Amino acid sequence: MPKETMSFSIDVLSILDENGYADRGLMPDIADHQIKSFYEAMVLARILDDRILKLQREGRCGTYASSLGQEATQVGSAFALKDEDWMFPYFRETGSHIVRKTPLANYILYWMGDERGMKISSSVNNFLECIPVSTQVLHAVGAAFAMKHKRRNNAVLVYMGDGATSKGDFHEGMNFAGVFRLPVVFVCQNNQYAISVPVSMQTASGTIAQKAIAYGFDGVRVDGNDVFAVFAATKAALEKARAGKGPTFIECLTYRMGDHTTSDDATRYRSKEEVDAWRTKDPIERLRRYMESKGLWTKDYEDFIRKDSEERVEQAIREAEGMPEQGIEDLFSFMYEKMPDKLAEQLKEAKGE
Ligand SMILES: Cc1ncc(C[n+]2csc(CCOP(=O)(O)OP(=O)(O)O)c2C)c(N)n1
Ligand SMILES: [Mg+2]
Repeated sequence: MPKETMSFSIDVLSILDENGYADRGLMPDIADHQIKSFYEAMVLARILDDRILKLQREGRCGTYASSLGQEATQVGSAFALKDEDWMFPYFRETGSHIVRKTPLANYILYWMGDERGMKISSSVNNFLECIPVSTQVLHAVGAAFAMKHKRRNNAVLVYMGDGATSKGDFHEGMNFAGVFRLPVVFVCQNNQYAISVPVSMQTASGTIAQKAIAYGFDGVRVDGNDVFAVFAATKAALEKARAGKGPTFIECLTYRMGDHTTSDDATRYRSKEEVDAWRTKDPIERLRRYMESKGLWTKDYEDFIRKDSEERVEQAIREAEGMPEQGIEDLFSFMYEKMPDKLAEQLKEAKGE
């Protein structure tokens, strides 16, 4: 039998460079007002992120996972979704939640440790934040299976980190999605660390995108600090999913500029030089440069959106802090549609009935 070589490839996509120049041939069709929406959501995400970090330092908020530096990955991908699609976030999703209309007060409330902030809304198809690493992948794939079964033509987008791609849940989900050609898009926020563990110690694979090949579907790597590339790749993948052509895996190469969470100190495991090098790739700066060159950005516009974002965040904090205390019932009723008998008994006891 003659020897044969089978070869596989993944696309690597980058449209907007660090200086704000966009490759015209690759640029997706995006109206000016939409480019401004991208920018405004990214600025709001950064302001909200910074404010929650300060609230945590003041003891007004619980442990928080910052999205600093990952705004283009989150905003670009979430904007590619249609309202009827489903989003399954993980725990580092400030930008995605902003785009998907999670009320800011709810988002803050959740990080204050109050799960009322993450109740699934009936108006937007968002699942709730998922703290256990990678388990959301199975939930998302299950939802995509249901969409296919019910012949709905909406798609599912699930986010995960680079570390999450080493979990069994991830591989089971990828395999199931490939076998059943499910309408799901996997968006990996490769911020290059899983707490203190760098990607090189997480996997021997040259890219994370190539893992998709083993499961029989396309993997693509995009510059995760390039909002246009993230948007274009996600939009194409979602269209493919809705057309019944199966899943796609998108690796967004980005960098976690902050600590893992407010309980971490990243200076203990990575160098200042490394962080400074990534500062020059800032996703907001490069979009601003592009917009300025197209006459879409002025100092007045910047001042206006900053002030507006700050006011929205302050108002949301007032709302979250003004929420009436949670009743003890919520501790028991949140998990199940119908409360199991055992829990009902415990609730009665807790209320002294
Ligand atoms: C099942 C599970 N194991 C361990 C943890 C503790 N933990 C929280 S975040 C994290 C690393 C996640 O890294 P990655 O997937 O790259 O996401 P990132 O935090 O970098 O966004 C770990 C191990 C957890 N939350 N859930
Ligand atoms: Mg990571």
